[in-house]
Amino acid sequence: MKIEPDDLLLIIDVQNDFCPGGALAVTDGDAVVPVINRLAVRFDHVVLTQDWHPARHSSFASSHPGAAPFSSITMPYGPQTLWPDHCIQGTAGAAFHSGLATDRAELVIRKGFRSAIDSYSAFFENDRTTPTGLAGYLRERGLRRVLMTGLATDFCVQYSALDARRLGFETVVVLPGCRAIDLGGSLAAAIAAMREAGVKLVEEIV
Ligand code: VGL
Ligand code: ZN
Repeated sequence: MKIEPDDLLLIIDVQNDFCPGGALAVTDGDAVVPVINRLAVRFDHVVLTQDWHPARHSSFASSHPGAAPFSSITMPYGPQTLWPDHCIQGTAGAAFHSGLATDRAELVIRKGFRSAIDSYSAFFENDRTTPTGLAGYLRERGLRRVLMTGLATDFCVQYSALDARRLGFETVVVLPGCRAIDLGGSLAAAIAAMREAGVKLVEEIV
Protein backbone atom coordinates (compact mmCIF):
# COMPACT_ATOMS: atom_id res chain seq x y z
CA MET A 1 0.00 0.00 0.00
CA LYS A 2 1.40 3.35 -1.06
CA ILE A 3 0.60 6.58 0.78
CA GLU A 4 -1.17 9.02 -1.57
CA PRO A 5 -1.37 12.85 -1.39
CA ASP A 6 -5.11 12.65 -0.70
CA ASP A 7 -4.73 10.25 2.24
CA LEU A 8 -5.38 11.37 5.80
CA LEU A 9 -3.65 10.00 8.87
CA LEU A 10 -6.16 10.20 11.73
CA ILE A 11 -4.50 9.92 15.15
CA ILE A 12 -7.08 9.05 17.76
CA ASP A 13 -6.94 10.05 21.44
CA VAL A 14 -3.20 9.64 22.16
CA GLN A 15 -3.70 11.39 25.50
CA ASN A 16 -2.12 10.95 28.92
CA ASP A 17 -5.23 9.45 30.52
CA PHE A 18 -5.12 6.55 28.04
CA CYS A 19 -1.42 5.91 28.66
CA PRO A 20 0.20 4.07 31.60
CA GLY A 21 -0.36 6.10 34.77
CA GLY A 22 -3.49 7.72 33.35
CA ALA A 23 -7.07 7.54 34.61
CA LEU A 24 -8.20 5.09 31.93
CA ALA A 25 -4.85 3.57 31.06
CA VAL A 26 -4.70 1.28 28.06
CA THR A 27 -2.09 -1.47 28.47
CA ASP A 28 1.02 -0.36 26.60
CA GLY A 29 -0.87 2.70 25.31
CA ASP A 30 2.28 4.82 25.06
CA ALA A 31 3.89 2.24 22.77
CA VAL A 32 1.90 3.74 19.88
CA VAL A 33 3.73 7.07 20.12
CA PRO A 34 6.97 6.22 18.23
CA VAL A 35 5.04 4.14 15.71
CA ILE A 36 2.67 7.03 14.98
CA ASN A 37 5.45 9.63 14.86
CA ARG A 38 7.35 7.60 12.27
CA LEU A 39 4.19 7.20 10.21
CA ALA A 40 2.96 10.80 10.46
CA VAL A 41 5.97 12.35 8.70
CA ARG A 42 5.05 10.34 5.60
CA PHE A 43 1.59 11.90 5.24
CA ASP A 44 0.61 15.23 3.66
CA HIS A 45 -2.44 15.42 5.94
CA VAL A 46 -2.62 14.63 9.65
CA VAL A 47 -5.62 15.15 11.95
CA LEU A 48 -5.75 14.47 15.70
CA THR A 49 -8.71 13.68 17.90
CA GLN A 50 -8.86 14.60 21.57
CA ASP A 51 -11.33 13.12 24.03
CA TRP A 52 -12.51 16.27 25.84
CA HIS A 53 -15.08 15.85 28.58
CA PRO A 54 -16.55 18.39 30.97
CA ALA A 55 -16.33 17.41 34.67
CA ARG A 56 -19.26 15.17 35.69
CA HIS A 57 -19.72 13.94 32.12
CA SER A 58 -22.56 11.40 31.76
CA SER A 59 -20.12 8.69 30.60
CA PHE A 60 -18.37 8.77 33.98
CA ALA A 61 -19.42 6.12 36.50
CA SER A 62 -19.03 8.81 39.18
CA SER A 63 -22.01 10.66 37.63
CA HIS A 64 -24.29 7.69 38.36
CA PRO A 65 -24.55 6.96 42.09
CA GLY A 66 -23.87 3.29 42.83
CA ALA A 67 -22.62 2.48 39.31
CA ALA A 68 -19.24 0.82 38.91
CA PRO A 69 -16.67 1.82 36.31
CA PHE A 70 -16.80 -0.48 33.26
CA SER A 71 -20.46 -1.37 33.88
CA SER A 72 -23.03 -0.50 31.24
CA ILE A 73 -26.20 1.59 31.38
CA THR A 74 -28.90 2.54 28.91
CA MET A 75 -28.87 6.15 27.80
CA PRO A 76 -31.55 7.77 25.60
CA TYR A 77 -29.25 7.09 22.61
CA GLY A 78 -28.51 3.45 23.54
CA PRO A 79 -26.12 1.43 25.70
CA GLN A 80 -23.21 3.28 27.26
CA THR A 81 -20.20 1.87 29.09
CA LEU A 82 -19.40 3.86 32.23
CA TRP A 83 -15.77 4.91 32.58
CA PRO A 84 -13.55 6.23 35.31
CA ASP A 85 -13.36 10.04 35.13
CA HIS A 86 -10.93 10.77 32.28
CA CYS A 87 -9.83 13.40 29.78
CA ILE A 88 -11.43 16.28 31.64
CA GLN A 89 -11.08 19.52 29.69
CA GLY A 90 -7.90 21.40 30.48
CA THR A 91 -6.37 18.75 32.76
CA ALA A 92 -2.99 17.07 32.28
CA GLY A 93 -4.81 13.79 31.62
CA ALA A 94 -6.55 15.31 28.62
CA ALA A 95 -3.30 16.61 27.11
CA PHE A 96 -1.66 14.74 24.26
CA HIS A 97 1.18 12.42 25.28
CA SER A 98 4.24 14.66 25.49
CA GLY A 99 6.14 12.45 23.02
CA LEU A 100 3.50 12.70 20.31
CA ALA A 101 4.60 14.88 17.39
CA THR A 102 1.57 17.14 16.99
CA ASP A 103 3.03 20.07 15.03
CA ARG A 104 2.03 18.80 11.61
CA ALA A 105 -1.60 18.23 12.53
CA GLU A 106 -3.84 20.49 10.45
CA LEU A 107 -6.92 19.94 12.59
CA VAL A 108 -7.75 18.78 16.11
CA ILE A 109 -11.23 17.33 16.53
CA ARG A 110 -12.41 17.49 20.13
CA LYS A 111 -15.20 15.13 21.08
CA GLY A 112 -17.28 14.14 24.08
CA PHE A 113 -17.70 17.78 25.13
CA ARG A 114 -21.49 17.60 25.54
CA SER A 115 -22.43 16.48 29.05
CA ALA A 116 -25.35 14.28 28.09
CA ILE A 117 -23.75 12.24 25.29
CA ASP A 118 -20.47 10.42 24.79
CA SER A 119 -18.57 10.45 21.52
CA TYR A 120 -16.22 7.59 20.67
CA SER A 121 -16.10 8.20 16.94
CA ALA A 122 -14.22 11.02 15.25
CA PHE A 123 -17.24 11.41 12.94
CA PHE A 124 -20.40 11.09 15.06
CA GLU A 125 -21.38 11.21 18.71
CA ASN A 126 -22.69 7.99 20.26
CA ASP A 127 -26.22 8.58 18.93
CA ARG A 128 -24.50 7.83 15.59
CA THR A 129 -26.16 10.90 14.02
CA THR A 130 -24.75 14.11 15.58
CA PRO A 131 -21.76 14.93 13.34
CA THR A 132 -18.41 16.29 14.50
CA GLY A 133 -17.77 17.94 11.13
CA LEU A 134 -14.85 15.68 10.16
CA ALA A 135 -16.69 14.14 7.18
CA GLY A 136 -17.34 17.62 5.78
CA TYR A 137 -13.71 18.55 6.31
CA LEU A 138 -12.52 15.46 4.42
CA ARG A 139 -14.92 16.04 1.53
CA GLU A 140 -14.21 19.74 1.23
CA ARG A 141 -10.46 19.11 1.31
CA GLY A 142 -10.73 16.30 -1.26
CA LEU A 143 -9.32 13.70 1.11
CA ARG A 144 -10.39 10.27 0.00
CA ARG A 145 -8.90 7.66 2.25
CA VAL A 146 -8.49 7.59 6.03
CA LEU A 147 -5.73 5.66 7.76
CA MET A 148 -6.22 5.38 11.50
CA THR A 149 -4.05 4.84 14.54
CA GLY A 150 -4.39 5.48 18.26
CA LEU A 151 -6.38 4.55 21.34
CA ALA A 152 -8.33 2.53 21.92
CA THR A 153 -8.63 -0.06 19.13
CA ASP A 154 -11.93 -1.46 20.42
CA PHE A 155 -13.64 1.85 21.23
CA CYS A 156 -12.70 5.12 19.56
CA VAL A 157 -10.68 3.56 16.73
CA GLN A 158 -13.36 0.98 15.97
CA TYR A 159 -16.23 3.49 16.07
CA SER A 160 -14.30 5.90 13.86
CA ALA A 161 -13.42 3.18 11.36
CA LEU A 162 -16.99 1.88 11.12
CA ASP A 163 -18.33 5.40 10.62
CA ALA A 164 -15.70 6.18 7.99
CA ARG A 165 -16.83 3.10 6.05
CA ARG A 166 -20.49 4.04 6.50
CA LEU A 167 -19.66 7.46 5.04
CA GLY A 168 -18.00 5.84 2.03
CA PHE A 169 -14.33 6.51 2.79
CA GLU A 170 -11.72 3.89 2.13
CA THR A 171 -10.55 3.00 5.63
CA VAL A 172 -7.36 1.44 6.90
CA VAL A 173 -6.41 0.70 10.52
CA VAL A 174 -2.69 0.41 11.16
CA LEU A 175 -2.66 -2.09 14.02
CA PRO A 176 0.85 -1.53 15.47
CA GLY A 177 -0.20 2.11 16.03
CA CYS A 178 -3.21 1.03 18.12
CA ARG A 179 -3.76 -0.54 21.55
CA ALA A 180 -7.01 -1.87 23.06
CA ILE A 181 -8.91 -1.64 26.35
CA ASP A 182 -10.32 -5.16 25.73
CA LEU A 183 -13.36 -5.31 28.01
CA GLY A 184 -14.87 -8.81 27.94
CA GLY A 185 -13.72 -9.72 24.46
CA SER A 186 -14.29 -6.28 22.97
CA LEU A 187 -11.03 -6.37 21.00
CA ALA A 188 -11.87 -9.57 19.10
CA ALA A 189 -15.40 -8.27 18.48
CA ALA A 190 -14.03 -4.98 17.18
CA ILE A 191 -11.59 -6.68 14.81
CA ALA A 192 -14.41 -8.87 13.44
CA ALA A 193 -16.80 -5.93 13.04
CA MET A 194 -14.19 -3.81 11.26
CA ARG A 195 -13.30 -6.67 8.87
CA GLU A 196 -16.98 -7.27 8.19
CA ALA A 197 -17.48 -3.57 7.35
CA GLY A 198 -14.63 -3.58 4.85
CA VAL A 199 -12.04 -1.83 6.98
CA LYS A 200 -8.56 -2.86 5.91
CA LEU A 201 -6.43 -3.96 8.88
CA VAL A 202 -2.71 -3.75 8.20
CA GLU A 203 0.51 -4.39 10.11
CA GLU A 204 2.57 -1.85 8.21
CA ILE A 205 2.53 0.57 5.33
CA VAL A 206 5.43 -0.15 3.04
C1 VGL B 1 -12.23 6.13 24.72
C2 VGL B 1 -13.47 5.22 26.39
C3 VGL B 1 -13.91 6.46 26.79
C4 VGL B 1 -11.27 5.90 23.58
C5 VGL B 1 -12.67 7.39 25.08
O1 VGL B 1 -10.54 6.85 23.22
O2 VGL B 1 -11.25 4.77 23.04
N1 VGL B 1 -12.65 5.05 25.37
N2 VGL B 1 -13.51 7.54 26.11
ZN1 ZN C 1 -14.03 9.44 26.90
